[in-house]
Amino acid sequence: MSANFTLFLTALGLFSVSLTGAYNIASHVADGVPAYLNITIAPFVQIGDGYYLIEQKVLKTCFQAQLECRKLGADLVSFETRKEMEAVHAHPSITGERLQFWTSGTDLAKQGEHVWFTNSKPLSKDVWFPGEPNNSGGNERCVTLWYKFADSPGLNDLPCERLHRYICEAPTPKTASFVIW
Ligand SMILES: [Ca+2]
Ligand SMILES: [Ca+2]
Repeated sequence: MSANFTLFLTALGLFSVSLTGAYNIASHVADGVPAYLNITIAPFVQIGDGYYLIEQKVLKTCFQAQLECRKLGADLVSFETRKEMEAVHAHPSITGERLQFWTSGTDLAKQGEHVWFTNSKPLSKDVWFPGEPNNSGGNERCVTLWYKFADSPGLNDLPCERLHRYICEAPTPKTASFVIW
């Protein structure tokens, strides 16, 4: 007779597990959280393949917003593709005309060269709102998702010290399954 157990672990970040004993153990690690596990990932919401926290009430400067995201093991959002930006923009948490949400976009390292500071990748040209980035007033070094018109999402450069809502993006969770027998 042998006992047969399956154990699932899910984490937004790194973890380590040590199992010893008289059992055989087979393990498997995969990206994401299988829907059948029905695991809550609050305060994050899953949108497409990503996990986001959309802060609708508290207003922060860009750097304050990043600190708030780090407290949760996340970073300000990086939209690597227009598709990702449109998917987040379409989430029902984002409402209200002319609201803006801080992202991790900035050109503080080099004027005019906007990158996602969480991964140093350049912003693609198709994520900007028409006419942006315009560096209005010569001091717009950080980047928001601009809910200007519901059917036309896009990014805007703004002074980093402005107070706005923000969006955090969590690392992709891993699900580790262990079969013990
Ligand atoms: Ca992203
Ligand atoms: Ca601007």
